[in-house]
Amino acid sequence: MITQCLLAALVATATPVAARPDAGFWRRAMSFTNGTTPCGLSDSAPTVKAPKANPWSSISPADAKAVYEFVHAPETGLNLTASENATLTDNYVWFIDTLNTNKSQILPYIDGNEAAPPKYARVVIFEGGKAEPVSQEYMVGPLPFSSDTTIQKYDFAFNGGKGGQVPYNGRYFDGKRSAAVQPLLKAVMTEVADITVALFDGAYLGSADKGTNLTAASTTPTSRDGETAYLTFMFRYPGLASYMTPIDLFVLLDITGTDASKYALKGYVTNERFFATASELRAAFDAGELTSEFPQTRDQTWALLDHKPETGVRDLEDRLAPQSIEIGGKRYKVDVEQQYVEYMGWSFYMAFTRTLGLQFYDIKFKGDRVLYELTLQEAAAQYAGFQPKAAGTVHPDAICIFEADDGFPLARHRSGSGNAYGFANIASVKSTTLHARTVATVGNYDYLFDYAFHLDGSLDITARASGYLQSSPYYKSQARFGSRISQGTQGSFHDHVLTYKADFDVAGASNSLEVTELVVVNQTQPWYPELGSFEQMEYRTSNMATEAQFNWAANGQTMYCVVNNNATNAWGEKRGYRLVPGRSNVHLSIRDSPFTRKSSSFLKSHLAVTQQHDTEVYANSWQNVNLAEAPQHDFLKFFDGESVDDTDLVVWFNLGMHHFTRAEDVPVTLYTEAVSSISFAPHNFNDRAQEGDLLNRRWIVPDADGVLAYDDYGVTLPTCQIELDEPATKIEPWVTI
Ligand SMILES: *[C@@H]1O[C@H](CO)[C@@H](O)[C@H](O)[C@H]1NC(C)=O
Ligand SMILES: *[C@@H]1O[C@H](CO)[C@@H](O)[C@H](O)[C@H]1NC(C)=O
Ligand SMILES: *[C@@H]1O[C@H](CO)[C@@H](O)[C@H](O)[C@H]1NC(C)=O
Ligand SMILES: *[C@@H]1O[C@H](CO)[C@@H](O)[C@H](O)[C@H]1NC(C)=O
Ligand SMILES: *[C@@H]1O[C@H](CO)[C@@H](O)[C@H](O)[C@H]1NC(C)=O
Ligand SMILES: *[C@@H]1O[C@H](CO)[C@@H](O)[C@H](O)[C@H]1NC(C)=O
Ligand SMILES: *[C@@H]1O[C@H](CO)[C@@H](O)[C@H](O)[C@H]1NC(C)=O
Ligand SMILES: [Cu+2]
Repeated sequence: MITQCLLAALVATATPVAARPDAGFWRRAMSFTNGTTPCGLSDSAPTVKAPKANPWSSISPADAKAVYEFVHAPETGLNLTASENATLTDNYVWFIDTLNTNKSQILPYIDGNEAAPPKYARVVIFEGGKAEPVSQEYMVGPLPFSSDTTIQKYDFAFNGGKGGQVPYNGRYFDGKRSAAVQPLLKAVMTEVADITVALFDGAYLGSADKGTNLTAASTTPTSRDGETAYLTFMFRYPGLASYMTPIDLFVLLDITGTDASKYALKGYVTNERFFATASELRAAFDAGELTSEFPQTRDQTWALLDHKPETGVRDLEDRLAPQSIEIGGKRYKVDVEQQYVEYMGWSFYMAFTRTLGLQFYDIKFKGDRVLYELTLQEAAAQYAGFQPKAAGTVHPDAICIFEADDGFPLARHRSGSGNAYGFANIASVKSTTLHARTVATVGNYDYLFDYAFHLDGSLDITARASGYLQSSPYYKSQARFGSRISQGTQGSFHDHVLTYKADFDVAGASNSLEVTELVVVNQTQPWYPELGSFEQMEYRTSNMATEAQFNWAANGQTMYCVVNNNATNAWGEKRGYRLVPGRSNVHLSIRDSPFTRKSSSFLKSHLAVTQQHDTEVYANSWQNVNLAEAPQHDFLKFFDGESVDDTDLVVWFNLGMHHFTRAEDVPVTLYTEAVSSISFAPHNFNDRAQEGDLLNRRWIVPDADGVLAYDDYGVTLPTCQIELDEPATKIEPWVTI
């Protein structure tokens, strides 16, 4: 699941023990049954008690169940049908999640003496049984469930005009809608089965028919405004690498409304031609106008992520690769129950919801808050060519925490000119990082999200994607849409953009976004009269005045820094955290597409800053995807001229990549190249670099004879032996939530 953790587990030679019953979401990998491990290796982190019970934690399974039963009670008047038995024309629960708690209610709790605010459940109900069928969000609370618990519409977090309501035609395309479309899809494909067999040696006779040997996949979006709904099916050869073996056949259906008997064929597409009816398609087929330029192959072995013996093995690759081993024992502490972590001056809470996945709250460095919230908001992809696709919000499966060597020193200096032998003093400090990681499989990609907490107080946020390309049948005429990657397949060129929310509270909630522009000016210097006026650089600093979407400057000549106007370091400089661009900082290329026109404004700039409001919780709504022209939630409306100077502000940023597809995306896209990152780095937040209190360092002094004396500050390599001949029988992430 998670390589780093998984391989670390491989080297422990111990008897696996069962998951601790008291471990909650956390599971243990392995240890000796007597609790010790070889070489000081430890399977579990030292414990710590979180300063406060985690107010962002998920609602309990018991509360979720109580909420489910509550909404089904006749007294609520919701007229619900049990989800398992519901159809399009019923009202049923789509999901129950933990509702985001208002920041204004949490701060008095975590920073003061107020009681923890009550928790609420977020309930989405698909109301197909209403005269005007809709989807509606509700909030149910307070929880734990009691006689005070009520249900209200959850409208305030959505600004599109209809609150938490979405018209039926724009609502998420779930399994029940898919089932309702199945008879029509079966009919229109059966009608042309002889043609598809002739052209592609495949037929789609319905999902349950044994004669079916094509896979149908529907694309997103399925509506643009919620007024009408449509569906585009693409077809592929089935198998483990189905994404890589598309055939040149698409079916477009009109699926407006809840009455499936009114659904209709819009047409077929093949050979870059549109046919409104089966008979038009047949006429072209009979006239011999339909061909397969580069026939697709049913053999998918080329697209499997598997060792290929025919390519041989690289020299010494039969040896185990280097591993990260925490020889001194784990150096971070956890409060398992409260999902709270402390590491080398850092502290933070974690939380998890169905809609937003892994979230970080109250991130502090050496006791001072840096971020109130750090959350992923959306992972989207937009394709070139015929096939627009957008991923929904991600659902990470597991969190893994580990510390790793950075492979370079945090700091190093060789000082002095050296003795007779040329040896000088050398000081060097080890660099390590705590990683919190999660992998989320969304459709064709496995996204790897990494949050790296460094010893110097900087924090890197990295997203990687590996997986099958969303590919197309290859045509010479479509070379401008991506590389040909096999006999009959083209990798469709596309954009990935992932939106994050970073609610900075640098040493307090009231912050400013300082903009430091590096400018080149002509100046004279009196002591160089002969040079006249010449170019010099200086910088000009101002605070951004009002809410804005903005981009990284060309040549990195602008520094953006979240500062606290009222908190200074020992030198009188404003304490701040700088936004440092990392790899592949892109925004969505297409700014005016009918598929993302008003629903995805947050994807269209590198960065944005807004004033914090309890009502402006999300960049996006998970249901915006089918509402490009009439979004449920419109990020652009956040930008209403409010001040972001000396106030509680939120930074929104995008990671992503322009995915220029290539042969090396086969079998799967590689994490080495499909990667994007950003860093937040202390900027006058401290009085000096954060290394003086670290002991994992060396001070090396040569004497006159050239003998080197090492000061290791008492932190030494233990002498021990690790046996590698008894691999663990049970492979699990080191620590999992
Ligand atoms: C724990 O078990 C291991 C393996 O059986 C053994 O080597 C070690 O000495 C034991 N430790 C203690 C403290 O009993
Ligand atoms: C679903 O329908 C079946 C068959 O009518 C019925 O036996 C079952 O109780 C229903 N489930 C619920 C939760 O109502
Ligand atoms: C309750 O929902 C059903 C569909 O499940 C619908 O047929 C019925 O009209 C609804 N009743 C009321 C009172 O709205
Ligand atoms: C959270 O804040 C919103 C906006 O101010 C408010 O409408 C809502 O009632 C608050 N939620 C709770 C649970 O108090
Ligand atoms: C696919 O199914 C069709 C119809 O059932 C059949 O004619 C065709 O031979 C099948 N092709 C393969 C490769 O199995
Ligand atoms: C500096 O002056 C030179 C000569 O007039 C001019 O070419 C150049 O563009 C000036 N540079 C800036 C940054 O104004
Ligand atoms: C910051 O300092 C200024 C000037 O002293 C003051 O007007 C402002 O209210 C302070 N802001 C906060 C949030 O304390
Ligand atoms: Cu991609």
